[in-house]
Amino acid sequence: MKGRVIAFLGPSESGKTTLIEKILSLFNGKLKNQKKEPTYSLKTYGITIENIPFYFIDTPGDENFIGEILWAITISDLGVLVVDSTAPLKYHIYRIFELAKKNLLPLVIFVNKIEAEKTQWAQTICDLQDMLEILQVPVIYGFNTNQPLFLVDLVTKQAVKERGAKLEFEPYPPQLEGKIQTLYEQLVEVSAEAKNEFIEKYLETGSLTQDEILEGIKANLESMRMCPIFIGSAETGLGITYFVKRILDFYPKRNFPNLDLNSYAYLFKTHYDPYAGKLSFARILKGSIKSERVIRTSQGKEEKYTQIFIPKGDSLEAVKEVGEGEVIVFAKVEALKTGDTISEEPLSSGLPVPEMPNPMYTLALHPETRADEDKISGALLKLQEEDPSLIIYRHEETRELLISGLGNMHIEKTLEKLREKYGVKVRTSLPTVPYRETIKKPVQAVIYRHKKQTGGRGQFAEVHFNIFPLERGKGFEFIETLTGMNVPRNYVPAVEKGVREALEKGILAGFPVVDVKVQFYDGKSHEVDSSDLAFKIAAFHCLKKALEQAHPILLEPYVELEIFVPDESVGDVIGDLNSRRGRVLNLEKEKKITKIKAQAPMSEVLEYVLTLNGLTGGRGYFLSKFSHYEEVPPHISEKIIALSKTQSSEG
Ligand SMILES: Nc1nc2c(ncn2[C@@H]2O[C@H](COP(=O)(O)OP(=O)(O)OP(=O)(O)O)[C@@H](O)[C@H]2O)c(=O)[nH]1
Ligand SMILES: [Mg+2]
Repeated sequence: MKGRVIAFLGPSESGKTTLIEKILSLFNGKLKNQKKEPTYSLKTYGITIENIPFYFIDTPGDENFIGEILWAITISDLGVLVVDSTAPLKYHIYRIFELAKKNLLPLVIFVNKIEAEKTQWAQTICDLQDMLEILQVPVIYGFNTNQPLFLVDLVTKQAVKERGAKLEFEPYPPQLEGKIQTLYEQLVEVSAEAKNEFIEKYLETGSLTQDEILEGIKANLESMRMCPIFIGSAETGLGITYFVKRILDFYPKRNFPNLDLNSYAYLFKTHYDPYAGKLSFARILKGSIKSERVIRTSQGKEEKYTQIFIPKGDSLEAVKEVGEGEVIVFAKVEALKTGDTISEEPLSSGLPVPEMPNPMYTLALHPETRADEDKISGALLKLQEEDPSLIIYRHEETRELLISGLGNMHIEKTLEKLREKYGVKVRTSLPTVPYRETIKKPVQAVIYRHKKQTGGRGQFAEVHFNIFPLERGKGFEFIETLTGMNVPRNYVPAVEKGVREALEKGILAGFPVVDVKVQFYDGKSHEVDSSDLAFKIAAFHCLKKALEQAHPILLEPYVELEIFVPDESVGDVIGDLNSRRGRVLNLEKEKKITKIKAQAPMSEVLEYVLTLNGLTGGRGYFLSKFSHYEEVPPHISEKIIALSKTQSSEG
């Protein structure tokens, strides 16, 4: 493939964006805005180096945006894991490594900030060896013998001199021979193990040529047997030219799934630009794509387009054709969606899409004004297109508009966009818990008479009910067992309607009433004054009266949680669950992670992601789904009822 795509990965503030910008400025890339702020969504930069089109994908470092990272991992040839050498290793590095391993994405490690006063880069390299279960071998090393730090290339065993984008080598001070020889042998040995012919040669002669070492590294990288380690400073540029040069030397080939088409691309990012409108970023995995054609998607859509673009520096450039391996950008092509495989030819299926992480935090959105209300659905739809890890829906029971994401920050940043890009203002709250009401005791012979005499025709109806509690989850049952002619049967549907209406709002706190059976067994009617309406009203009030006598209680939803935590946090997490009325169902251990299966009342875990982050230092995550309803304990029930009373009296 002609075009190459590299994903820059790693924790927040490790220097990913700075590194990309440094490479661009060293190799004459155009940069329009260099802003120092955290990255929250994928951004693609383009630059040509030694006649090869390169695309760098900058990713967010915060765990809240891990959904974005998955798209970058899916379509890149190589990942650069950027690590801050001035701080202890963050768990995120392990997450990235695991994701890369799972997706078979070759990784190199760039240990950054080695010019900083606080750097501990040699220690960082050792710590990485402990954290990641993969062979890691430095290809370059630093020495402090004569200030400032200088770098020695272990492939050629020479000191590195960087002059802008040019790389020169020179001999290193002889007193370093011992240490450098040890590091060199380590690199040669690992490279030799990549290929049988190299092993033989190495065993015979004890050495490999430079080209053989580079080929060995490339083979190791492709098989994910090893991560080469670079060191440098994105800020000052130290080690950056060397880094780029070596990436060119051992650029790995990644295998993507093959489709039986002449040309196709994979759409990995949708972005709504305030000026250019909808932009769709895709990597061409086979063939090339020209301007002014028709594009078809794996979702069965098709659309004409005129212009196409490629990322150039940090902006876009209009072109006539984009080649294999490159990143193509479509503007305002509505049919395109992130995750689509696209082609000029008809296609029946596409490449697999990454599974988005489970949402762990949900808020209810309340548009501030009528105008906000009108704009919100359109805007949210666009935000969700830009970020497929968001889930937006209306709750069936509470009718609230809910937004779910990975954490507080994920939703906060989304709402910031909603406000700034789309001018929609919303208030947020935790979602309303969909409590329900039910009864505990059967009641016999509840009688209600509805009678009204106002001038002309009056109203008359009388109904007799028995009511019974039903098993949890059974809902509602209505039976009619009338005998004799007290109530003409044609009033039965009106009675059932009245009962159903009464069940919509329970008598305790106005929540829907469930799991009751109503038996309509008798009543009275009047030849002239009875009507459907009169019977409906009588049934409505009779049921309310019956509920009062039937020991009404509140029910609350329980969720089932699968919580994944590092072994050392298991005790704390279980202790916390107990304090939230949760119950642990079982524990399963896998490597250093324990899966805790538990149930807890929904009301107690609305902000569980924050708690879990605190308890596990950001390492834990969980899946949750609705489980069942259970009776609310009396002391909590009292509070909910009191709250509903104040709310309804406030209007
Ligand atoms: N001393 C020093 N500081 C650096 C270096 N590289 C980056 N920084 C600083 O580290 C901070 C974070 O840099 P960014 O490039 O924004 O980090 P990032 O990895 O893109 O962070 P996110 O986008 O939040 O994930 C900035 O203040 C940079 O100036 C370096 O080589 N040395
Ligand atoms: Mg960044």
